Amino acid sequence: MSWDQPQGQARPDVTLRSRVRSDHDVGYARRRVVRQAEAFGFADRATDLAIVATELASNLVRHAGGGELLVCATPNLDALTVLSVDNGVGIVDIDAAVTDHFSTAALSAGLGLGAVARLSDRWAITSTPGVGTVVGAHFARGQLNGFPETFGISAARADGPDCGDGWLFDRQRSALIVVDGLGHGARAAAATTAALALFRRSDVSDLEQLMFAMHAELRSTVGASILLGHIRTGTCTFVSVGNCSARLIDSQRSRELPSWPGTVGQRLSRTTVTPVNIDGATMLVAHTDGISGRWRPHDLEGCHPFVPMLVAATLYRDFRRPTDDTTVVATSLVGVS
Ligand SMILES: [Mn+2]
Repeated sequence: MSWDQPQGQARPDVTLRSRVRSDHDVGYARRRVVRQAEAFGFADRATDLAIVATELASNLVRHAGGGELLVCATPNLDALTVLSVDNGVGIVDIDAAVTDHFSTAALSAGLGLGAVARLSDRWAITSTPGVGTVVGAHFARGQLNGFPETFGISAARADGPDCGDGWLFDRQRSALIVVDGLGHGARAAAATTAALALFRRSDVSDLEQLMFAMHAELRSTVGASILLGHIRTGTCTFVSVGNCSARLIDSQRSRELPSWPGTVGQRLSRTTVTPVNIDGATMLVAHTDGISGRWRPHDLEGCHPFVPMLVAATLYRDFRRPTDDTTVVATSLVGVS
């Protein structure tokens, strides 16, 4: 059993998901990964991606009792990531492997991850006995220096053809947008794509002004909940309208950033941009209400040191609400805090 994503996959922010339960699903998931690689201009890595997808999917069937295989792209399509997430028994003896997330040779072939290490540019794993495992492998178009500093997962609710959520992180400008189009389906997706397009072509130095520009732009749509963030050295500025939430976290603490009531494009009264001192926080995590707000830094224990991919995948796996579209974005603040 697998489910499908929007035809054509025109939006790089939307995650391709395949449910993997049996050997039959492994081949199907592999073919979809290859199609996605070709659609996004990674045809030269398609063979590597196919082998890694097969290995990860086979592990889901063999060791985890099933799970999901995800394909995520960076917003400017310079890297593709294949992720497996499961709620299986977990890998008990993983200490040697997780002491260095950046290692490419730490895992023995016994875990069946040899090809993942060999063929990908970077990879990472976290596994908690009794909770499950996340394995992710990045494939870069050019040189990949470390893990992508920002990683997002965005998926339509089960079986939905359109994703009404969306996100974008502009690395040049260090600016983030997370959008939750009102409701679900095509109309929500239209509001979200309009917001993302405006963000791409707008100045981000005045987020309050940008939010009001979003309001004008989305007037002919169903409207959306929107979070805008701008990261600078030592400081983030934020403005959020509706149910998108953002937090600054470190291994122990979590600071929720304020949000204003309303629906951008429909009802927007006042919004004030909040400057927040990063103050030692190591990661910014933003998500729509498709992720429950009940998580704590403690729930991300297995992701230390915080790797954005592992944090986003763990929150997606353990806190998503299956009745809603889901978006979660994690950005490392190491180097700017
Ligand atoms: Mn929602």
